[in-house]
Amino acid sequence: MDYSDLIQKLLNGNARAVARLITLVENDSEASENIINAIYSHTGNAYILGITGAPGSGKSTFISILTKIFAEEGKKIGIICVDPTSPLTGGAILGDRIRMKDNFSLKNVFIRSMANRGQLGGLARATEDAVKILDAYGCDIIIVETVGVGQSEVDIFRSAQTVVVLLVPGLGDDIQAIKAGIMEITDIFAVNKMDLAGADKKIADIMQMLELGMNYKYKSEKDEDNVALKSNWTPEIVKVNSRTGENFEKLIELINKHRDFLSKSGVMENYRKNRIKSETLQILKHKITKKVEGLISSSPTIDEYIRLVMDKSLDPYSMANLIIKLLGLE
Ligand SMILES: Nc1nc2c(ncn2[C@@H]2O[C@H](COP(=O)(O)OP(=O)(O)OP(=O)(O)O)[C@@H](O)[C@H]2O)c(=O)[nH]1
Ligand SMILES: [Mg+2]
Repeated sequence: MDYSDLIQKLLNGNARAVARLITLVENDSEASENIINAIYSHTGNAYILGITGAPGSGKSTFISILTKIFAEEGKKIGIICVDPTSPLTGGAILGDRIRMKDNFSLKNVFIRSMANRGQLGGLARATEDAVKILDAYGCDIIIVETVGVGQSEVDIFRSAQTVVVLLVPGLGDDIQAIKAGIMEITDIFAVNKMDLAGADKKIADIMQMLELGMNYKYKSEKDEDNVALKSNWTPEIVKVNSRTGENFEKLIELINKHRDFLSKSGVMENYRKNRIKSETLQILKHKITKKVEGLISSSPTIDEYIRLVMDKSLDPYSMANLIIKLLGLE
């Protein structure tokens, strides 16, 4: 299929083209390849902000305030709400979207929700593509919201320059839920609902967790494949009230501080290099898995190998090595 008409509309700033292209990349990996190939040279201008936190921590309310601030600065904003736990777009996430739309019928705000449709490597991949589409559309800032459920937001935030994790006063559950992987990609901790009791205690808990985590962080910085790669940045902590907007000027200051940090020579380039590396790795994994699956399900040679393994004249490791040879990957 030829997408050039749609892509032209996208580049001309047509919001309906954005929606249609995102649907295409969600549903069809072949379409994604063609679309990304065509728009890639128009990407790289947007600032990408990842926001995560437990259900009900106030992400949507928080993003509404942020969006208002950015919109008042004259920025064009894209918002992607990702829900890895939902099999289909609908329910809560849709309600969210409507609520957020109500908040700003601003013409420079594009909102889209994405949910897991069970496709392989799917949601993170589709989110990255959607970010690129919004980038090519001309968004200055793209906000990616996802609920905190572990590894998935680490994947989903692969393209985010700045990651904000929302915590709330009270029970320590949310801190415990921060797995090492998320802690490493967090640039700013925001204690939301500062109007409730215990906000300062939560800040102290975060500081303690960061101290405990330093040792681990130091070790993993040596790991080349580490997605964080934001060494020398100590996560900042701020408390806010997303209902009133209190302290958001401090939050914006910290976001800008992190942005300045990234723009210092070398840091951003290193970050971009690593991002391309990890993104390509994901694509390769996806493509190779598909190839291998195709081969395994329909090749007489593989059937023969399987027979050999059943007869114990071959073991599964050796069989895997033979398949690597068959694929020409040796
Ligand atoms: N007291 C207080 N309530 C807040 C604050 N921020 C958000 N809330 C309330 O917290 C509830 C949940 O807010 P949402 O923005 O829907 O939270 P969410 O994290 O997007 O929730 P999910 O999308 O369901 O994961 C709402 O009733 C908000 O009004 C705050 O700073 N203080
Ligand atoms: Mg929400």
